[in-house]
Order: sequence, then C-alpha cells, then structure tokens
Amino acid sequence: MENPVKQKLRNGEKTVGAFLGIYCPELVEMIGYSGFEFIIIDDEHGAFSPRELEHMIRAAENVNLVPIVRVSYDPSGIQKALDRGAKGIQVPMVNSKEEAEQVIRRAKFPPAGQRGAAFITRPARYGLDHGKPYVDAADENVLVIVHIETPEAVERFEEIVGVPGIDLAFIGPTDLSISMGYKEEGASHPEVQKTIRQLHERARKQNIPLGTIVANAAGVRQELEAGTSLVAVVVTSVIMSAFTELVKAESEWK
Ligand code: 3PY
Repeated sequence: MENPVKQKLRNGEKTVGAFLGIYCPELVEMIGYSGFEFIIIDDEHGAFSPRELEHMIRAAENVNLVPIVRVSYDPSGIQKALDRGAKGIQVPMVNSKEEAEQVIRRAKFPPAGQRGAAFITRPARYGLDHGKPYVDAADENVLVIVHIETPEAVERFEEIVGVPGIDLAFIGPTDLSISMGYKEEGASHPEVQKTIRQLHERARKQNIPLGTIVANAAGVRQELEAGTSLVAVVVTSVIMSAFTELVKAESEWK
C-alpha cells in the first residue's frame, strides 16, 4: 500500500516514469523492467474498460511501477481508478480552487473527502484490509495530481495548489499552448515558455512539486535541470520515433 513516488516527492527528490494510453499489460511490464519508477495510465484519451484498467494496474504492480491513472475530465473516474488499485490519480483541466476541492472530495475518505468506502476491492485485498488502518493508509498514500493547463488555472495557481491534499501540479504543455491561443507553435512559443518558467518560480514559493510530459531522453534531462520533480515520458512518442528512424535508415539495408 506504500507509495514510493509520493515518498520521493515528499523528500524533495525527482522521479521519472512513463505515460501510456494503450491497453497493453506486456508493454507495462517492459516499462517496469527498463527501470522507470511509475506509469501514468491515460484514461482521459486512452481507451480502457474498467477491467482493462485493472489489468494495466496489476501489470504495473507486478514490475514495481507505481500506477497512476489520468482520469477523464469527469471526476467520477477517480473512485473507479482508486478502487481498481491506482496509487495516484491525475485530473486534467482543474481550473479553480472549487474544482481542486472536488478532486479531494473524490480522492479521500471522510473527513477530508467523500470517497465511498468498500473493503471488498482489490486495493483492500478483498477484505483482508479494512477499517481505519486501510482507510488511513489509502488517504496517506494516494498521490493527488492536478493539471495546470489553461490560462484560468495559471491565474489561480496558488489557490489551486493551496487546497490541502493536492500533492503535485502537472503542467500540460499541449493544452496550455492551445488554450493560450498558440495552436501553431505549441509549447515552444516564447509566451508559453515564459508562463512555464513563471510557474516554476511560483511553485517553488508554494513549495509544491511540478510534473510534466516529455517525448524523449533530451526532454527528461531538460525538465530535471529545470527543476521538474515528476517527468513522464510519452511511450507512443518513443516508439514512433524509433520506428520512423528505423524506416528512414531503410536505404542503408539494401
Ligand atoms: C498536455 O500536454 O496538455 C497534457 O495534458 C499532457 O498529456
């Protein structure tokens, strides 16, 4: 039930993991064997049935990856992900203090929240764990992440991350750049870059760790150097880049 990623973040340490929205438990095992520390299973844009989500989480546990589920915008996914065994939830498009409070209501048991309790679930080992020890440990260990990815969220950053129970603010560079009006240039636009730099400064003042996604090893290095605490590598980007490189080299095969 422990959560080494949450522990690392609490200690001010950094962590690198993977981000995947494709149903493939074998790929999750490969990601774990390669040494990553967590996996974000993307149930916002990915296609998972609740059963498939559970198999992904089970595969992650099997290779010591901390399973975090990015739920859809509708926060009802939080309970579903936690009852399947997610050790972290990541909620997109959190734009206000009220929305951050709603996330906590779904993610934590009373009195901090209103998460429905059931001890027959797999995270409670089908009833072996129950009552106060289970409830307290679940609340203690669940990692609660909110996305900061709109101008509204940027404006209200301090009040969002100030909600008790929010553990990390995740900058979504794609949504941030699109919502700022830079569809063409994306996150490389100087205004987006400036906003992200300012968020780093503001996060330091609030003592809240930041996370984000990257496409490759250079991105990991850059983010760690910039002070990002949780860096998630997009698995599809890595695979597509490897495939296209391989095919580009086709002329050399002949
Ligand atoms: C973004 O880049 O907007 C994200 O939400 C990360 O997946």
